[in-house]
Amino acid sequence: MHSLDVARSLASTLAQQGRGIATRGAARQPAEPLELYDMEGCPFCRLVREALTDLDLDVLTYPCPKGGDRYRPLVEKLGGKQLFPYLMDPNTGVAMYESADIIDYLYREYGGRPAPGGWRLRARTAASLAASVPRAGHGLRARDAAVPELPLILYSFEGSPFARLVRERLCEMQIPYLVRQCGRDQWQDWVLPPVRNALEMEYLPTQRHRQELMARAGRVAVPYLIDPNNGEELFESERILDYLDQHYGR
Ligand SMILES: N[C@@H](CCC(=O)N[C@@H](CS)C(=O)NCC(=O)O)C(=O)O
Repeated sequence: MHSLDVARSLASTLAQQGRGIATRGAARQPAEPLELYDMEGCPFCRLVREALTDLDLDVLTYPCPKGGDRYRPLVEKLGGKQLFPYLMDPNTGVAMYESADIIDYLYREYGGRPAPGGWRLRARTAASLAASVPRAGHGLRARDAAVPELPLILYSFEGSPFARLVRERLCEMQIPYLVRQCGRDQWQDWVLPPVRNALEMEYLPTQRHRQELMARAGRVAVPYLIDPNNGEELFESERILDYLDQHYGR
C-alpha cells in the first residue's frame, strides 16, 4: 500500500517536470521564517512551494485543508477570504494572496533576481494541476487530529515523492510544521541514499540543511521529522506516517 502511494507520488513529481527538486539559493535569508497558509494538494500552493525550494527559503506551513477549522478562519480574518496560498512575511509585514504575486515577491525580496519567466504561464499551472491528479485528493481534506504545542520540523524539498506523503498527512491533520529546505545543489545529491551506500560513495553535502542533517543524524535522507514536543526524530516516510497517526491521530 505504501509503495503504491510512493509510485503515485512519483507520478506527481514527474508531472512537475523537474521543478521543486534543485535549489539555486537566495541572495539573502529572512531573519524569521516565512509563513505559508497552504493546502498540500492545491496546484497553486505547489507553485509557491516549488519557488521556496528553488530559493532555499524555510517556511512555517499552516495547513488549511478543506473542512479545516484551525487556520482557515485566521486567513479569512486577516485577508478577507479563504483562498490559498496565503503568504505572511513577518520580516516585512507583507501578507498576500495569489500564487504568481507571491512568487514575484519572493524572488524580488529574497532571490535578488526576477522570478524565472513562465511562472504566470497557463502551461505551468496546468502541469501543477496534473501533478495533483495521481494523488487523487490526498492532502486536501481535513481529518480529526490533535494539535501539537510546538510546530514539527520537516527536512523536505517540494519534489520529493516521499516527503510529499508526509506533507499530505500533516496537511490533513492540520499540524503546523517548519520546512527545512533540502533542495539539491550538486550532482552528488541526485544519487539516492541507498545507491550512495551501496557504492560506498563519499558524500559531502554542500546545501546548508543537508550538511545540518548529516551532522545531526549521520546521513542525509528526506523526509526527516523532528518533533520538538517530545524529542522524537525519525527518517523514513512510512515510519513517520505511523508516528503521526499514533501520536496525533484521533
Ligand atoms: N489565483 C489563485 C487561485 C488560488 C485558488 O483557487 N486556490 C484554491 C485551492 S486550489 C482555494 O483556495 N480554494 C478555496 C478553498 O479551498 O476554500 C492563486 O493563484 O493563488
